[in-house]
Amino acid sequence: MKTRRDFIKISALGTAGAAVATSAFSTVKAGSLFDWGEKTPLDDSEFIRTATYCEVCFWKCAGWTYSTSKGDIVKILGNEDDPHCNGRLCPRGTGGVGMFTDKDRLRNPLIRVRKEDGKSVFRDASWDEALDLIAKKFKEIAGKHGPESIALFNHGSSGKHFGHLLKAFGSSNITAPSYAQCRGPREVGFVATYGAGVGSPEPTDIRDTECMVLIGSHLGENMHNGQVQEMSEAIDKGATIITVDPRYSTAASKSKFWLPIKPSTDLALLLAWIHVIIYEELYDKEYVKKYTYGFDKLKKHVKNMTPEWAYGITTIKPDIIRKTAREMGDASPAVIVHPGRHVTWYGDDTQRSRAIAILNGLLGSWGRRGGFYLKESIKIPKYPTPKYPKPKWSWKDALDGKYPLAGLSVANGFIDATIPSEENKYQLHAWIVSGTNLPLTMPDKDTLNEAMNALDFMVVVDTMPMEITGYADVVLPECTYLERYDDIRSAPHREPNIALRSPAVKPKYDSKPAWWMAKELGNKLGLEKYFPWNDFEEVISYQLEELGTSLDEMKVIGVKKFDREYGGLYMGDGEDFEFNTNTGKIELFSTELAALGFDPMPKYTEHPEPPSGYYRLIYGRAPMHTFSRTANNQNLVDLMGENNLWVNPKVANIWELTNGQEVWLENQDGAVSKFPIKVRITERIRWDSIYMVHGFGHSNRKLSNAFGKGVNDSELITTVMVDPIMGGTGMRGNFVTFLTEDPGKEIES
Ligand SMILES: Nc1nc2c(c(=O)[nH]1)N[C@H]1C(S)=C(S)[C@@H](COP(=O)(O)OP(=O)(O)OC[C@H]3O[C@@H](n4cnc5c(=O)[nH]c(N)nc54)[C@H](O)[C@@H]3O)O[C@H]1N2
Ligand SMILES: Nc1nc2c(c(=O)[nH]1)N[C@H]1C(S)=C(S)[C@@H](COP(=O)(O)OP(=O)(O)OC[C@H]3O[C@@H](n4cnc5c(=O)[nH]c(N)nc54)[C@H](O)[C@@H]3O)O[C@H]1N2
Ligand code: SF4
Ligand SMILES: [Mo]
Repeated sequence: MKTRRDFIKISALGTAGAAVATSAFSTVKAGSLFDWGEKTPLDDSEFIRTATYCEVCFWKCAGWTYSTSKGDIVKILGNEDDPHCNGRLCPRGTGGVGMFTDKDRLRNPLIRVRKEDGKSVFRDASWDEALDLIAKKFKEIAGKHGPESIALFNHGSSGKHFGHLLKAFGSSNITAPSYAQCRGPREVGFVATYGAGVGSPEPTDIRDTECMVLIGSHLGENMHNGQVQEMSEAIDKGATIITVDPRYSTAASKSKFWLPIKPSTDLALLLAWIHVIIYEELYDKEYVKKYTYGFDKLKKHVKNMTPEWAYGITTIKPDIIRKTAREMGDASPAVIVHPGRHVTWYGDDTQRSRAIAILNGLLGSWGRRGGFYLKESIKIPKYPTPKYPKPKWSWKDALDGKYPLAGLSVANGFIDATIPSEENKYQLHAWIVSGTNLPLTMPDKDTLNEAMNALDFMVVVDTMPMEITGYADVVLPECTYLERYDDIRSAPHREPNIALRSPAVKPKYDSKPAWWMAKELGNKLGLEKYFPWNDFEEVISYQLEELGTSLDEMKVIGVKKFDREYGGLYMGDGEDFEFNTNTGKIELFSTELAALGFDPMPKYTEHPEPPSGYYRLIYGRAPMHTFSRTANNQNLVDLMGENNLWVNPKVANIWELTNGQEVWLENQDGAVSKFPIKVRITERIRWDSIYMVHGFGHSNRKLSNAFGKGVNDSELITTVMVDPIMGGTGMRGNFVTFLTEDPGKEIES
């Protein structure tokens, strides 16, 4: 069925400014845990060196952009003083120059126009015209439905600027897929236990750990820089790594124990570990006595959750469960049961995260050396602007009591709130989407399409003609992170620190920074008083002066560290410490979950299994790519151009598949992949699952490197298991089978 918001291929790209591809991207081998970008700085006299922090992923490593006086960017290197990267960028950060040189970049604003035959196309527009149209539409929609009916989907730095604009306009409906599609359940699970979330970067004291347990957390492929560096260091110092993963990941290959668990059964393993640690008295007795609440209840709760019980569920042998529990006990408190990051798997994810938090509590690792350190960050002073108006309603009202512990907004809740219905009293009518490629990011594409079709108006801000741009009414081209200022980075760490992002070169083509777009739109919406500066440089300068430094100093040092203000890196021995929970203790039994009618202690729940002839679809990261955002980056495409399908030899045999053969995939709901994917036969994956790297299978032809390369996992994730506690979208309950003939799917663009 053809719908109003048909996907448009962006065909009207301007021709201004030829792309200059620099060939200075150095050889970065990728794939192993230990490969890094170059550490040696270049000769400063030859190039201009500008401070930045990376936007290729959200670890936000600080670095230096090296450019020429002609406006070419030659190279990006890590900043030696940065605790996020310690002077070394990962292959993606080094390859970030490719985001700047990409010849497919968006070049100028685009406006959707409908032709007589009913089809839509984009035409080039000036900034003034595009922003005028947005302001006019926003005023109209706000007049009819209130400013609250305009929402922002964002991920990354650009979102902050549009968030400020929207709040000034009267809407607090701002969301990001990095919560309910990523780490939300972990935050809720840890808050329920410790009264504090994990946050980013995770305060895991990996460099000093003696034992680290990774539960579907694949550090080394998940290339979050500082963590991976510390993991290498810990391994060199003899730390034990225990990896629980149905796939033999890079981390598994560096581990003393690999537990190839049956997917979706981790909670049983965690409960059995808790059982062994309690009943073999491997826990930190003094710590548990002093700091925890509900130990006796927990002891009773896990009484029958023996390794033998868990074996039947997880396929992990009782002996291995005991041995690994003892490894943790021996290392306690210098042990980390890693909270993971992308944890929206099976809909009971808050409870799985709770089990992880409880295990750490028993082992006494929170606030202890080699466990979790006590992080600190710098509060960035606010540039003085008037108070925001108070919105009449927010996303919380729209949820109407659903997902009571959602600490941040739930992107899937926004999608639901956009679809008109009798029950929907708080409808969203317009979206700004900045820095998130929803068609590849959100599961359940039919619901997403329904919501986008129901919208009155949609603005997309992006650097690239990604799939989401095709659904927009107006597309605004942002310049890349290497060409702009953004907010000062302030992230918690061992030492509080800040980092500067400043432009190395002028924006290419007619692209602009998000701060500029937000300010200009603000002016057109009568919100000038919220943007009382000419240039974002003024905002940063003010904030830096308030912090006792300056823009000039930061341009030279890039990163500044501050002294800790709130005490030591670890809890002192026997020190009184109050946790921000109802009981003031680490809650092994959660009083908050109990009060809301949820299980106060995690229970194992069974999840559906693949029907005969189908295999569970699991996905993850590759070290040289970030989500869907790098699939067109030439530097990274040179390292990995498409994803492939990991298939166990037993399965390949049944289906008579050969290595490199192309197959299409069909899921349990009849969703078929647009493109084929090449089979990789390997013992490294269990026979009940298949695996692919997320972020490929792009369907916009304008992405000349990425179009049609591999399969997009999201289009096969049509069944979603939603976490009732916080709304996270469990995405690993989908099962696929192989189609060996081309199903002849139509590609929209
Ligand atoms: N199937 C499946 N879905 C997933 C995941 C998965 O593994 N599998 N992972 C989940 C997780 S953990 C997360 S955090 C989310 C991430 O989801 P997203 O944040 O949506 O990630 P990307 O797909 O990389 O989309 C980023 C978009 O930002 C654009 N962009 C890049 N740089 C800039 C910039 O400087 N300015 C602007 N305005 N735009 C820019 C890119 O071109 C791209 O369109 O996805 C979640 N969804
Ligand atoms: N290179 C690179 N690094 C990244 C990113 C990126 O895009 N690229 N994105 C960053 C972001 S935002 C996030 S959230 C993190 C995500 O990274 P992580 O939080 O580390 O992990 P996931 O992507 O959830 O996990 C993928 C692993 O889970 C395993 N798995 C699948 N099902 C199960 C199961 O039922 N049980 C168990 N135990 N394991 C299972 C898969 O085999 C795979 O190895 O990565 C971050 N780092
Ligand atoms: S981990 Fe890599 S991609 Fe992520 S911010 Fe650091 S250098 Fe950039
Ligand atoms: Mo994420």
